[in-house]
Amino acid sequence: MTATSVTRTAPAHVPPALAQWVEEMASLTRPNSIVWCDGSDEERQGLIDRMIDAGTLTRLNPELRPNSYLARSNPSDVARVESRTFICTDEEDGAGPTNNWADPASMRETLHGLFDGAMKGRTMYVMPFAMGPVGGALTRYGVQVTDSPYVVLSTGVMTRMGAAPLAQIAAGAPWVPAAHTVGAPLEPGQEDVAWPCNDTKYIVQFPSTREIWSYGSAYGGNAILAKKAFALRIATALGHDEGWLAAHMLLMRVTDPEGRSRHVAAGFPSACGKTNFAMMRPAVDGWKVETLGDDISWIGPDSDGRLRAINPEAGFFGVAPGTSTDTNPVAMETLVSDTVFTNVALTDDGDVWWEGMTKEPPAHLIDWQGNDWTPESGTPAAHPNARFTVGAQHCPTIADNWDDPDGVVLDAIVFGGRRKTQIPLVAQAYDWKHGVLMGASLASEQTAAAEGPVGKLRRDPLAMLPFSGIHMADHFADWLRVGGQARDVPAVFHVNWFRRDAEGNILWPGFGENIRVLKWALGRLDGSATAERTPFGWLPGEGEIDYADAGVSDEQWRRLMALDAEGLAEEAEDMSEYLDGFGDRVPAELRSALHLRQRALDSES
Ligand code: GTP
Ligand code: SPV
Ligand code: MN
Repeated sequence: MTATSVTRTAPAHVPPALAQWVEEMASLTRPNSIVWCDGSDEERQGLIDRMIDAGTLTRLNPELRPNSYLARSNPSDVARVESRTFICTDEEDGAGPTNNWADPASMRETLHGLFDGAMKGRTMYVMPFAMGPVGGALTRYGVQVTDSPYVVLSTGVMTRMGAAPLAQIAAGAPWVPAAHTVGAPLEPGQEDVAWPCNDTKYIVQFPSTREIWSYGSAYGGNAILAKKAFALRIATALGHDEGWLAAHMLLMRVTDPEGRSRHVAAGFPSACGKTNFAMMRPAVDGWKVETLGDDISWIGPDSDGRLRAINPEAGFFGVAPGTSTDTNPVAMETLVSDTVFTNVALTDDGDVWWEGMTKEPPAHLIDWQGNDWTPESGTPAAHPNARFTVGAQHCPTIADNWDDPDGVVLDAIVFGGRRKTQIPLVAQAYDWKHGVLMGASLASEQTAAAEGPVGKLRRDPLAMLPFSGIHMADHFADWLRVGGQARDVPAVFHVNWFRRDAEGNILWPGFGENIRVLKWALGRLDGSATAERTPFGWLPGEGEIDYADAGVSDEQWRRLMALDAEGLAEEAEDMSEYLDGFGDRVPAELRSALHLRQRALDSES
C-alpha cells in the first residue's frame, strides 16, 4: 500500500499501458490523490476556485473582464529555460550542436531522483490531450501528468484535453507520456505558496522513446508540455520518421479584394511577431486576414502531393506587452473575456494593464510581482514576457476552417527575424531550396521569451533553435525532402519588420501595414507582381509596394530595402562556418544554395 488515495479512479476503458504508466508515476512521485481530467467546464471551474483559494489566481473584475484571471508567477519562473532544456538521444550526435544533449540513462537516473516524492502533499492530475482535431488523421495524442492546477487550466485551453482524446487513446491511438512536476512537495502541515516551483529545472525530451519529463517550472513552454516539448521537439522526431515537418509557424488565410483566399504559414522566432501577423487587421481596404494558428504548424504532403498544414493547438499563449488596439486590435478583442493573464499588472478597478497597452500608463497599479507601482517606479509594471492564455474560439478572426482535420493547402511560407540592420523588409526565394536556405539562415535579436541577454543577435535556424528534437542538419534535410517530394511547393519569402535607421528609429510601421508585403508576396504566386533578381532573392519591383500610403518616405524605403553586398557576404561566410559546426550531416543542397549566394554576393562587392 502506498499513501496514495485515489479520489477519482481511472475512467473505464483506460488502456492497461496508460493505467500502468500513471500508477508508476504515482508510486514514484507519491501524490495525495490522483484526478483523471475529463476536460469539462465543471472541472475547469473547480480548478479555478481552488486556485483562487490558494492565491494562485486573482479573479479580475467580472464587469470589465468576465471569466478572466490573473496569475503572478514566482519571479524566477517567467520564461523558457533553454539552458535547462535537454535532448536525450542515444548518441550525442543525434541531438546536434544546437541542443543540450544528455545521456539518456544518466538523465533518467537524475529525473527519477528528482521525481521521487516530488508530488507529496499534492494532487496528481492526469490529462489526456490531442494535438489537432480529435480523430483527425494528422492528429497526435499525449498524456501529461502534473501537480500544477495552473498547468491543467492552461493545457485545457491550449489543447483538446480530457475525455475525447482519452477515447481515441483507448481505441488504440499511440500516445506520448509527459511527466511534469513543479518540484515542490509539501510536508504534512506545510503551507503552500501561490506559485510553487523549484530553482532546479529540467525540461527533458527523449525523442527516440517519445517521452517528456519536466521538473521545477510551471511557466508556459516549460510546463505545458503539449506545446513546445511535444508539438515541436518530439514532433520533429515523429515528422523525421514519417515524412512531415513540425514548424514554429503561425497559420493564416488571406483573402484579396477579388475574394481569392490563400493560406500562409510564417515562422518567426519567439516574440518576433507571429501572433500579431496571424491576427493582422489589414491596413489596406478589401483585404482580409483570418487566423488558423499563432505558433505551431504541422506541415506534410497530402495524397495529391500538395503541402498541407494544421495548427495542432487549440488556443493562444501570447505575449501581452506591446499588444494594444493600435497594434493588435484583434488580440485585444480576443482578450475581452475568458482569459488567463500571467505576470501582467493589475489596475485599481480589477482589470489588467501592460506596457504598450495604452499610451499613458495608469497612475497606480499593482505590478507583476504584487507591489504598488506608479509611472515613477522605473520598473516595468508587467513582466516583458507576460502572457495571455485564451481559447482559439474567442478570436474574432478565427477562420471557419481552422480546425479542419485535413488542414489547408499552403500557398506561401514566410520566414523572418528581428534584425535592426542588414536584412531587407521582404525578399522572395528563387526556389524551395533557396527558401530552405533563407529559413536556415535566420538570425534574430534575442527577446524576453527565454532567459538570456535581450537584443543580442543569434542564429535561430527556421525559428527552431530551442525547439528541434533532432539534429538541426537533419531537420534542414527534412525541409528539403518534404518540399522536394511535393508537387507545387509553396513560394517562400523572407521578411524583417524590425530594420532601423542609423538613429535607431524603426523604418517600417509594421502590424496592419504588413498586408502590403503580403499583397506583393501573393501577387508573385500568379505572376501579377513584378520583382527584381538580387543576390539575396527577388525584391519587389519598382512601385510594387505602396509604402507612401504606409507613411514611409522614399529615403526610409531606400534604407528598408538596401542590400549591402559586403555585409551580406560576411553573413554568408558566417553561415558557412556555422554549417561547418554541423559536420557532414549538412545536406549538400543547402551547401550548394549557400555557395550560389556567396558567388552572387562576391561578384557584386
Ligand atoms: P511567441 O508567442 O513568443 O512565439 O511570440 P510571437 O512570435 O507570437 O510574437 P508576438 O506577435 O507576440 O510579438 C512580439 C512582440 O513583437 C510584441 O511586443 C509585438 O508588439 C512586436 N511586434 C509584432 N509584430 C510587429 C511588427 O510588425 N512591427 C513591430 N515593430 N513590432 C511587432
Ligand atoms: C515561445 O517562446 O516561442 C512561446 C512561448 O510561444 S512558450 O510556450 O513558453 O514557448
Ligand atoms: Mn512561440
